[in-house]
Amino acid sequence: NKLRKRVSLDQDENLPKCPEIPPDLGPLDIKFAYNMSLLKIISQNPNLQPGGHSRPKYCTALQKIAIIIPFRNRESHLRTWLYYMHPFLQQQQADYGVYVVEQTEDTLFNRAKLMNVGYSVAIKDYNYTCFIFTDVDIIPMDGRNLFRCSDNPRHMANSVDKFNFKLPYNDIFGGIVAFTKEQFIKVNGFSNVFWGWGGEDDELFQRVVAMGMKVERPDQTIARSKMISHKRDPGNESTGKSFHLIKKAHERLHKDGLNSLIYTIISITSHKLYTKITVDIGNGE
Ligand code: UD2
Ligand code: MN
Repeated sequence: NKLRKRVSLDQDENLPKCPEIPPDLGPLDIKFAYNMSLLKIISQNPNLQPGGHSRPKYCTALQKIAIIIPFRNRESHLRTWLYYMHPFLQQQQADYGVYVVEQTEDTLFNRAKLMNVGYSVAIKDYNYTCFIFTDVDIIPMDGRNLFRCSDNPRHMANSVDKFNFKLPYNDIFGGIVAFTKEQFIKVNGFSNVFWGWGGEDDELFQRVVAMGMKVERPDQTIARSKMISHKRDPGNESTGKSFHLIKKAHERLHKDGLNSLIYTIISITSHKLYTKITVDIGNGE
C-alpha cells in the first residue's frame, strides 16, 4: 500500500499558539467494564482525520505527537485504549496521530522492535517532534498527565494501579515513555534483540543514562493510571536472556537500534481511529 498519502492536515498559520497547560483538565473516571464498539468510538470522535489524526481547532500545538502502540492479538484492549485516549488527547489539545504496529509472524513478540518500526514509519508521515511509546493496556486516570515530550526522555507509567501507584524499582521504564525526535535518535532507539517478554524497557533506560540524559517523571498523583489485567500472552514468553543482554547495553547501543533496524512492511492502512502498520520483523534468528 505504498500509494497511501502522507498526513496532510490543513493548517491555519494565523492561529495563536496553544497554552503550555491546556484548560479544564482533571481526574477521569476510568472503568473497563464497557463493551466498546468501534462504531461507537468513531461516532464519539467526529473530529478525527483518517489514520487517527487530530489537531486543536483554535490554536497551533507546540508539539506534534506520534503515539506508537506495539500490538498483536489484543483487539479488545485496543478498543478500550481508543475509547479513552482519543478524547484524552483532544482534551489536551494535542496535534497527534496514532500508530498501531502489528507483528504478523506468530513467533516470539518483540515489543521494542515494533516501537522502532512505528517511529520509522511515523517520521515519514508528518513532521512529528515527539514520540510517545505506549502499551495498549494502560490508561491514565487524570487529564493533567500531559502526553508531551520534555527536555529529557519521560517515563509516564510511574504510578500504575498494578504496582499500587508506586515505582516497583527505580530504573523502571516500561508502559509509557516519551522521547523527542532528537532524544530518540541520540539513544539509537530501542534495542532490536529483545524477543519475548521483559528487559527491553530496562535496556532503554540504560541507553538514556549512557547518553548523558536523565529520566523525568510526572507527579505520582497526577500520573495515576490503570492497567487492564491480563495473563502473559502466548508467544510472549520470557527467554531468560534479558538480564545478560542488559549487562552489555552500553556495548550494543551504537550498533543495535534504529541504525540496524530491518523489517518488511506488509501493509500500512488508514483506519478511522488509527494507522495500522502490519510488519514482518523476523524471528530473531
Ligand atoms: C510490562 C511493562 C511493558 C513491557 C513489558 C515487558 C509496565 C507498566 N509495563 O508490562 O511496558 O516493558 O512489561 O516486555 O511497566 N503486546 C501485544 N500482544 C502480545 C504481547 C504484547 O499487543 O501478544 C503489547 C501490548 O501493547 C502490551 C505490551 O506489548 O501492552 C506489553 O506486553 P504486556 O502487557 O504483556 O507486558 P506487561 O503487562 O508485563
Ligand atoms: Mn500489560
